[in-house]
Amino acid sequence: MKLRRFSVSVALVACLAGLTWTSTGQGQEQAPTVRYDGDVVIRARIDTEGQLQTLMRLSPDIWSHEVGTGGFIDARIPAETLAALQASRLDYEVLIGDVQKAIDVSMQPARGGIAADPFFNAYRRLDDITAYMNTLRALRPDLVTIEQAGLSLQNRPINVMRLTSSTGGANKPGVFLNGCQHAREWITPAAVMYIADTLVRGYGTDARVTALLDSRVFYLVAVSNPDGYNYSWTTDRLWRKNRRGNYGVDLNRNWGFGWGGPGSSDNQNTEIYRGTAPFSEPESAALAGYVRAHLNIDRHVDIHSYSQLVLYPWGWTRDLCPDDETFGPLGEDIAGAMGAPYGMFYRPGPVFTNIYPASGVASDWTYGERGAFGFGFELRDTGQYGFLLPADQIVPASQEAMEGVFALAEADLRPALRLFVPALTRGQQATFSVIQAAPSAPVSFFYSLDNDGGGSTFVADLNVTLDIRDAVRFAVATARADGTASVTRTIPASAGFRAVWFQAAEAGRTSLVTLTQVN
Ligand code: 0X9
Ligand code: ZN
Repeated sequence: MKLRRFSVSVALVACLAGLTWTSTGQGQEQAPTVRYDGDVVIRARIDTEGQLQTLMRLSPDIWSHEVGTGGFIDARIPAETLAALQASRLDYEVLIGDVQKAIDVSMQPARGGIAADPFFNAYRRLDDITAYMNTLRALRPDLVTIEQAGLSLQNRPINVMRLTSSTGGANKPGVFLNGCQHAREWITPAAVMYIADTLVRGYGTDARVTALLDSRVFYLVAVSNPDGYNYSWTTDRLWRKNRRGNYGVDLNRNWGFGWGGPGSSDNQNTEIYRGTAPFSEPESAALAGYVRAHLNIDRHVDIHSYSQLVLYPWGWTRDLCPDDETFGPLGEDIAGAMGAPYGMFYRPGPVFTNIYPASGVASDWTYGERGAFGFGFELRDTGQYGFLLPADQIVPASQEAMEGVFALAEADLRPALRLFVPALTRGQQATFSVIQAAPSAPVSFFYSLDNDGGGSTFVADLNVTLDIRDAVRFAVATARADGTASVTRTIPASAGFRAVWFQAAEAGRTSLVTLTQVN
């Protein structure tokens, strides 16, 4: 993005004056250098392909990426394009009359100090967020550890706050929460920090918080995209992606499940650029690596803004996910919990239909690859301020997010047994494994050669119905303490089969069916 008028002189004056800007409890923050004077954000009614093309021509920056026809699209229109907008025959309303003014207002601390800690009365820079993590750790070193999932492109740490009590044993279910994959969604790191703050300060006094930390492990990432977040403070408040090149990759299109599908782009200049390969970006790769290494993680919320939505798989396809019957009611519960404190409305539904198609998103990966209950929250608001939510809404929006996270954390969930089948080569060994099994219980592995997955076989000793017909049990393994179980077998060298169905089961529970080609 080019620097706009005034930006150079503002930066220069700040340098010459040698100004340093402290944040905590102070008044005015230094605005990022790219300016948006006179830009507006509109909500346009789009019914035809022609109208869509007109809007795409007028706007370099779609705020709600519902790029299609038959609905409303929020888009930023640069000041110099306003005349063309008025001349167009688009049907629209103005949501934000001056984007720069809205940026300036959102950088003012909340008046009246509604937060228990002044940290939550204003948006905070990356360094201040990191410092506050250390404050929380110093407060309760028995509850808080800070780990690094990895480093960003520009070598900033991606910090994970691990919160749990020493009560409740080693195998507590893990709740993974990550904010700020998208740099401009400033409410999201604030909300994650607010949740951390509430958990740390409430342990031992608040019964609900105490029960949560005694029965769950929370892994909280306030800033998944530290380079982008920093850049949104120093340079461009509306930056979304990471800082790859001068274009950036959308980290929430870079995850390795369904990567490259609808709602992502191979064009570097779009806001939904997916990168060159799944996990090409160190930030998404680091987070996935962290989740992979923590097998107890069985639920996840990827926090975004705005639109007030509770999203669950899939994003990459219109098809309902295999656990839709769990996600549906659970999503309703979560949305209800989020709406309760302030009477706001949060709408639950699958990503693909409840917001728009989006491939390579974090929650499709945590669910599809790991079998975790993966959600995406879109926090406040519904468009009045969009990404530029005023600071006096930090606390209420964070409370709503927290109610949703707590509802998910408290839910009595048993994720599906997850089966991993490697690439199969004739005559060679292959290791089959499951996660999320009951520790020390037997796990059976089945295959079927000639089935389309639509049949069923009842296995009396396990009291389960398999989804594959004519199932052959080829191995039984005992699950380890961490819920993993695996078997290694040699694939017959001469057999004439090309593809094999696999499924695993333990008493009362099966995995999904996996179809694998044999090379
Ligand atoms: O486009 C996105 O990545 C998300 N919307 S946003 O306006 N925050 O950019 C929605 C995608 C679904 N997100 C998750 N399920 N995490
Ligand atoms: Zn987002």
